[in-house]
Amino acid sequence: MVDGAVPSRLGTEAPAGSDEAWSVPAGDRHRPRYHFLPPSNWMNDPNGLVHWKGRYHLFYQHNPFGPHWGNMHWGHAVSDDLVRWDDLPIALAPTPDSPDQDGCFSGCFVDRDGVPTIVYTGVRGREQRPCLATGDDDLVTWTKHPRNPVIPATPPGMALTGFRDHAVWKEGDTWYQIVGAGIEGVGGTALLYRSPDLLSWEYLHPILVGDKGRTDPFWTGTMWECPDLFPLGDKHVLIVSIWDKGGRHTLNYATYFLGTYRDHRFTPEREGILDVGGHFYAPQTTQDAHGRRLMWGWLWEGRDREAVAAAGWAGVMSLPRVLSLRGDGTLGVAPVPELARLRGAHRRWDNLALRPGEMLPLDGVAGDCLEIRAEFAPGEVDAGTVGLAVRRSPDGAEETRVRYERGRLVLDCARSSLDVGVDRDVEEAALMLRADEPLVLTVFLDRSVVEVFANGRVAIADRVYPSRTESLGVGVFAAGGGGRATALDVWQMASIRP
Ligand code: DQQ
Repeated sequence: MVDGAVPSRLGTEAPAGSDEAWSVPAGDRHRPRYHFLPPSNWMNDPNGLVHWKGRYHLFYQHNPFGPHWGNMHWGHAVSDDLVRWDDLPIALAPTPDSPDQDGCFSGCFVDRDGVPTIVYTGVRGREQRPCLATGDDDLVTWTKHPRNPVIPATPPGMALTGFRDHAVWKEGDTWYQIVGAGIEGVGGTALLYRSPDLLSWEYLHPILVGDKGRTDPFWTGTMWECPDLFPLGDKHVLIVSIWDKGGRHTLNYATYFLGTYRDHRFTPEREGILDVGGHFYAPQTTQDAHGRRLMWGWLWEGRDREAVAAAGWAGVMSLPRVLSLRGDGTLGVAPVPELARLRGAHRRWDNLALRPGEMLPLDGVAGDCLEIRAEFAPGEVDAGTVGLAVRRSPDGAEETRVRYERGRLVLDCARSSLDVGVDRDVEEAALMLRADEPLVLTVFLDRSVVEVFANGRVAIADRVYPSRTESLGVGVFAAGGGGRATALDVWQMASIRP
């Protein structure tokens, strides 16, 4: 146990924790070890998420032929505990001369009265149409429906910029579906349909319509991809991923609208970005047997095509996150507690007083696969800036900082790498703390992935590619008014692969 305020104490006294060895394994330095990704090649959106017969199934957009987007198949993995995943055979592949000959795009799982069913987007040339496949009980073998596409044309009289990705649910005896779309000249939308049997669909109306001219990040985009609509507490949440052809980025953020769904109309009451990190996209959710609303998102790469081609893989799934409706009516987000099973060697410090301008390196702790949990005293954090430095080189030339300053949580990757060819974003989210509320940060480092969670209500994920092998240090710091880390835990995280 460590106490006091002198930086050198961290190097001279053994911190509490297990005696397990701390080690940094060799191999591809940027390939994550405990986040899910396929054995090789390209991955993007999570698809068809379901907790089926006690096992979690994760399907995903996958190009089995290279580490670049294209040839979209549905990859498949299964887990008993949300932590360790087994790869299963590809679930869906394009069928030549069929409605999905050019790709099996994103979609969802539907329990069709006991029959496992997938609703996905079949792509043929410029046409994107909803298709169906039914599975065996293990969800391994899938048969495409002879009536595909089950919606053969877009609604008459509507000029659409896109028509793909699906969320399906049942009300009474009737199935409902929203399809991601965009209205030419207007903005993104999700179109609501209903069906008695998942095969014949009647178009109703847009569930919500955006405005591509808006400058705020929530409503914009020429199209909304990957819509999801689900109940949360006594509210509903609509999630869309903002696609903007002609914008600064084609893919923007995943937005959520929290509101009321009644009489097949959705009225938003609050809105926000699910993850401001700028690399989190196309999230999808499912409710598990424990009643939790789980969400995964695709974390895309932050390095150029040449580096990706050399690595042979691209795309990582975020850690599974639990969404909740908080007492104050806002959206809560937290990593699933099951991740604690990956914790290994552990160090703890209590009550570290931080002087303004001070950076305390955590001696004896180093790594690129860590969980760090830091709690800072209430009130004091508002006086200045406190935070953590991770992936820090001994000379401090490379480091990634997580800091809290006056109502803002910042993930600062500006100096995450000396390689100027990789993304080095600085992203921030509003985080207003009550006067008596400590700042509680949880940081998951997994090689090129950093995921930060704060106080059960903010999540920021980003990608980092430090150029130096020795950029493994962890430090805690304060600026401005100083601060106090009341508790600081660091665990080495195990790999989920051999
Ligand atoms: N990715 C899929 C589409 C979806 C987009 C294709 C979002 O279905 O609209 O890979 O990343």
